[in-house]
Amino acid sequence: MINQIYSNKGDKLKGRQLPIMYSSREHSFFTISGNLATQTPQAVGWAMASAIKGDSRIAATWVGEGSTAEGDFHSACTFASVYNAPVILNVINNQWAISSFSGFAGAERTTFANRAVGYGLAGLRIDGNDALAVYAATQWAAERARSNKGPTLIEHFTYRAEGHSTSDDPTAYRSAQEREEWPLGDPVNRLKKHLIALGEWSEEQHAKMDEECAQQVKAATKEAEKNGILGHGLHHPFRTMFQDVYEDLPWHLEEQAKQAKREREIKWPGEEPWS
Ligand SMILES: Cc1ncc(C[n+]2csc(CCOP(=O)(O)OP(=O)(O)O)c2C)c(N)n1
Repeated sequence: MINQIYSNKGDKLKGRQLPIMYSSREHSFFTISGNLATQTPQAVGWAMASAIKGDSRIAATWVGEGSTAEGDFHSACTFASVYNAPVILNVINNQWAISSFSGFAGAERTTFANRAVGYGLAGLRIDGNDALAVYAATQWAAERARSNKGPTLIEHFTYRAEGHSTSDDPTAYRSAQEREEWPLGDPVNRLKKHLIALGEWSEEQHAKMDEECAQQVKAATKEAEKNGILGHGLHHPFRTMFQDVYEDLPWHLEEQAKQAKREREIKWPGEEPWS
């Protein structure tokens, strides 16, 4: 994952994705696309293909509430319903799409779970900050999909405490204390308290786990840095950006590739990046 964040020579996505848009073939985990909501019809199509092939695997996808305003989301719901695709459509309603309140995607008219009804999908609305509720709802939807009872749309009602990204300043569009006033709390703290109350966990175990996780991330970062960090030039060769998208490179991209090569030779003569 950290190689991918650095877009270095260890990045399996060859520097073609934004940081955090991870993908892992071994885990059947397919990245979202920077063009929001494309993953929704892709997941439905993948689920349809799985069913047609007689495969038992199901698809699950996640989209922000703001992105449900994209047409892709609605086509995906229609296809999921018509073809009874074994898919779970998760809508993460964290109430903010960067600076846009969820009302811009229709949240004040109805819930996102309620939209499922119009498409003939099962719709659930859960407290997205309750880990056990998320687990239970997902298990229910997965059982439905696996037993061919149909797709489920789950709205996870939650709150984005931080900014959308490090370049976002939420105080520019909402009150600074809003995050403190959000009543449903931090999901990790809630699960921790619940497990401690059950006698299954303790503050000491939690602190130890935190420390272990931090160490694991640090070690992985150090390891990934050997493959290059931003600005080190240890990225995939320039020419690879023209590969893998089309089976046969269309003529106009062929031309662009040649032009890029010429310009590269002029700007950085004799230099061939890592290959
Ligand atoms: C098609 C498209 N339109 C606009 C953007 C710019 N954009 C990036 S993130 C974002 C907000 C997304 O909000 P939401 O779907 O609620 O997801 P969240 O950020 O809460 O995960 C926007 C508008 C984009 N990446 N793609």
